[in-house]
Amino acid sequence: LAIEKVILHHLVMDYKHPFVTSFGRVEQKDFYIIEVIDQDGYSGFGETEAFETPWYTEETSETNRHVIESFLVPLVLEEEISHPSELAQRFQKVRRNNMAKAAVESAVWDLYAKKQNKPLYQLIGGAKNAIDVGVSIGLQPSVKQLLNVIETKLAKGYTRVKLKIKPGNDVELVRAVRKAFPEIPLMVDANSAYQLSDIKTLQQLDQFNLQMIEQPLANDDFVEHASLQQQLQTPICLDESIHTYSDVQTAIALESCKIINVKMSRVGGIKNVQDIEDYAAKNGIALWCGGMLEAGVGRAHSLAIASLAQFTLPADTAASENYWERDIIQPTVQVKNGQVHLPEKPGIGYEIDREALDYFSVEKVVIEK
Ligand code: OSB
Ligand code: MG
Repeated sequence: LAIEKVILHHLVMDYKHPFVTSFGRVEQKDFYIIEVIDQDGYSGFGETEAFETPWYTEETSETNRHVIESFLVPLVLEEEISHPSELAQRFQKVRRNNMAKAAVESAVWDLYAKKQNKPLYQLIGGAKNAIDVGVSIGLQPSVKQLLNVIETKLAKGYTRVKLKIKPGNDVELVRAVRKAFPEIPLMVDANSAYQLSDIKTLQQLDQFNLQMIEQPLANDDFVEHASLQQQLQTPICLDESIHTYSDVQTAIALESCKIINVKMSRVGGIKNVQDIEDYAAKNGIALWCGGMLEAGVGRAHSLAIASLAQFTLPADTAASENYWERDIIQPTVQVKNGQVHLPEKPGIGYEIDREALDYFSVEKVVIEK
């Protein structure tokens, strides 16, 4: 592959409903669609998944743009690429900045898959073409409203419900949901809102038959998560803690969790996901694909990694209509009977809706060789 041109499509899209976590509200997505174009005129697409503020990881939409424009694009243009799996290593010249790397690397994977005339999920070794999906529900103003939202999501077929929790909105909240829905697969996500000293509260969650508790403690608390896991029946799932293959090794060696939420963007791209999946399979750790409230391009990449064999639990990849009045891909992501069926077209398998791209675009940066 000889990449000749890279376009940064800067977009701003409003969510249908604000998404509220222990850290605050997300109301719009200000981000970049990265389009890589090669000498034969093929295009591949990736999406920056950092938020506008660094609450989830240290990256933001603006740092993504800076790192992509100033450092990653020059590395892509400087030398031909024989396979997209080379880029992870080429990008090691840049420390961290995984979401910036993932946006560019995944765009090259899309382009490569299109040139090979293969769906991306098959190219990366996907083992299934239908993905079980759950839905992640943000904090709501009242328990009554939460129960209503759950009701409407279950009616749409989602196979698992994830609730956001934070101190003061936890045991009684989950108790009310469990009472109303005694049988549904249910889990909670704290986005690092607790400390080990909150163990009494966290242990009370053991009574509700939760699939897992996601990221209860801080993102660098591997030792504390291990201690907590020993004192909990419910499996701990790590999300914010996992940025690298080595983080996965640490988590498994210390027994900090039993499950890992993998996001392609958080671990720096598809090659790193493949390596992590391989290691998790050898060590019997269950994986599932999380979400970043992405638009359609990022979502398509998430769905592709969710097809890998070790991804055995429902993904957080809800339908486009869960987030957007209008998405930037055609067709949009649809959930039927609790599953997304992966498109069999080459690359990410969804077309970019160029009209929608223009509609949401606030700026376009073209970088040529
Ligand atoms: O912690 O998994 C998370 C959304 C934004 C940032 C972090 C998380 C989430 C979600 C929703 O839980 C995932 C989605 O629906 O895309
Ligand atoms: Mg999470």
